[in-house]
Amino acid sequence: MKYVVSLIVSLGLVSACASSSDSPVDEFASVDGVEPVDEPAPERTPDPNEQKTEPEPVAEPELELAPLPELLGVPLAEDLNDDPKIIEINLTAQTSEHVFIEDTVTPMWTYNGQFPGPAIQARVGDRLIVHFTNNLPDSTTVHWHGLRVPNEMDGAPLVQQPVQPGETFTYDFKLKDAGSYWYHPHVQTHIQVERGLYGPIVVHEAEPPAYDVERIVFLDDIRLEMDGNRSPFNLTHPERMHGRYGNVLLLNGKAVDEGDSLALRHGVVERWRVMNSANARTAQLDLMAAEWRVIASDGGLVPEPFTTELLQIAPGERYDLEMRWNPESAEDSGELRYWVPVVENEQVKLAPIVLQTLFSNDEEALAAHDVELPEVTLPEWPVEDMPTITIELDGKPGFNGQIQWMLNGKVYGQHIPIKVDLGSYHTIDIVNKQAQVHPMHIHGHFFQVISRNGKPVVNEAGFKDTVMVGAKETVRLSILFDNPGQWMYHCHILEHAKMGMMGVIEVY
Ligand SMILES: [Cu+2]
Repeated sequence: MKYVVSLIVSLGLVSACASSSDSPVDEFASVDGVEPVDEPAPERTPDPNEQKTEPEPVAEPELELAPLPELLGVPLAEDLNDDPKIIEINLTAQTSEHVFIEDTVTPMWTYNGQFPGPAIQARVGDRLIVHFTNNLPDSTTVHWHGLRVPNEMDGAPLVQQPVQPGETFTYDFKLKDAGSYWYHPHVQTHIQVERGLYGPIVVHEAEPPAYDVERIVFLDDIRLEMDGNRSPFNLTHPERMHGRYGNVLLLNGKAVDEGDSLALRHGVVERWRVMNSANARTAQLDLMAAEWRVIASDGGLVPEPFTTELLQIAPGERYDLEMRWNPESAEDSGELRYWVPVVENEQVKLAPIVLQTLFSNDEEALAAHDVELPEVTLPEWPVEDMPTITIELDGKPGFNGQIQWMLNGKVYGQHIPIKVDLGSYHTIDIVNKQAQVHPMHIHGHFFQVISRNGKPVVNEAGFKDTVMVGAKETVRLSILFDNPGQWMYHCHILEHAKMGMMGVIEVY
């Protein structure tokens, strides 16, 4: 664990760099504004116990279900339901403790006492029932990031009264899309996620590609004092500007230790489901240690898997990687590296931290084999004929000169919702006026990324729910609004969302 302390020191340089006033918005004159926004309670509260009259479902022919792949990385939630098509779990938000730095204890908020929260594993088309209990001192909700759930199950305070301490709520919905997703609160999100409230959801394809091993790789960071306590949540100037950067990198809830290693069977072909739950830090993974290709993004398998040497995963995004461990010699090892900015000679540079050293175990090598992926065809949406919604991302000093992050010139609570017809197609131009990047997330829907600064995108085909919008960049999306309700859209740098960068789209 000795490496952790040196990581704290080196990552500390990042926040030093983040606090330098290199940003154009720093120079704006101070104007009056509003304080950090709390999400208002819903105007109409769906009653969770309300009886819904739904037609009796027509019985589907019974299919022989292949067993689900074994999932490593994060322990599974216990499924309480014998029906193979219903996943029913208990999920309790509670206080607990965790050791990140030797001889220190960090107070945490977790689901079921686990960090990350238990993995929810299901098959596309399954029904998920979550009996949620809030044993925290604060109110909370559970948002199912990326899942196209019914509006009243979305966990945004816009559509659900937050669950008060000691109270319960049952989430119940169908898992419509295979892919890698995650769950987290949507109340005081920047605090509650940083305290430890998040967990993975894996929805397998009807016939999952036959990978030898599947792993969850949850990337995060946490900001700790040397005594193990979490640094206070006081929205410092750098946190407001860039989001809260941690000084300890986390991999599946454990402090990254550059001495960690992962033994792999020679010849193995694995599926790694990589997710980024950091408040602000974009993960930059160096895909050099093995043979890799990207096979899925937020909303499932992509039409054309691709290789890349550096994979950027913004907060909220997910990518599935195929990892083929096939070194020439059994003695060969490889380093899976994560690039972080450090300051060297007053210059900001990227430097690698070793997440894990990969090496061969002593099992007999597997014969060379390929894993067949199903053909994926994305729907062709009539982009040319779609009306365009423009969303400008901007930042200006507000109250006491503190930065406010805005959508179309307004902070959350000041907007008139964007209203669209159910079943309508739109293009969305997200126009970033500033140098700070913003991973923008839309609830309840998938979109496709069409272009960046007018140029067609490369290696971005696939369904997405979160898209990185670079410095001064314009990103064009296409979207089908097919899920009725009131949906949040916001920056997934959680401090930016807190400082106003959230809005509402009404689909009716
Ligand atoms: Cu942002």
